[in-house]
Amino acid sequence: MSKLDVILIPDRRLRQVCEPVTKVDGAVRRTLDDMLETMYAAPGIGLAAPQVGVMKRMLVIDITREGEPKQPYFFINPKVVWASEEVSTYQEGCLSIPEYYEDVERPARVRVEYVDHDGSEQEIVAEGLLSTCLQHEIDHLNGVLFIDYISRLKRERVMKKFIKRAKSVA
Ligand code: GNR
Ligand code: NI
Repeated sequence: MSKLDVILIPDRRLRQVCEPVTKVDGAVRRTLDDMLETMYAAPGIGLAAPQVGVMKRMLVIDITREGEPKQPYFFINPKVVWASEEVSTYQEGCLSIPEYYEDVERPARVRVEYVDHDGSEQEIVAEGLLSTCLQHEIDHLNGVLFIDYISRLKRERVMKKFIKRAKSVA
């Protein structure tokens, strides 16, 4: 396994719509394993392929805490087929927008169809942090970031800061 570089805003790849995975082969599984290692090292509770520059519809999640047994989830071509009317609010962060956190309201529960690490069709009803994280990651596959749900003033402020930072690094 190898650790990958996580790309940050304003990288345009974070705004693109990813392509479906057509075949769960060794290359796909290797990328998912590398993404998992990258996520654990960050550390983060989720990571979507475009965050490591892979423009494919796949993501990894592990919401267990440090010290607990690891419980990784792999989602390939995930699709939200139902969302609850009820909403819940979490303070979200994103590895592509480091050290920035804001409350985001999303459906409390979602039903998601997806393909697993071994190529089998799966379905999950997620709630709580798993639901929030899954929705955050699926948004990444569609070029959507959590800052799209906050006020325009706050979003423009954080974008400006990262544009400035990117210029000073380049
Ligand atoms: O590590 C992460 N934590 C987090 C906290 C609240 C809601 C969503 C997340 S996902 C984030 C990692 C990340 O950027 N995934 O795309
Ligand atoms: Ni993110």
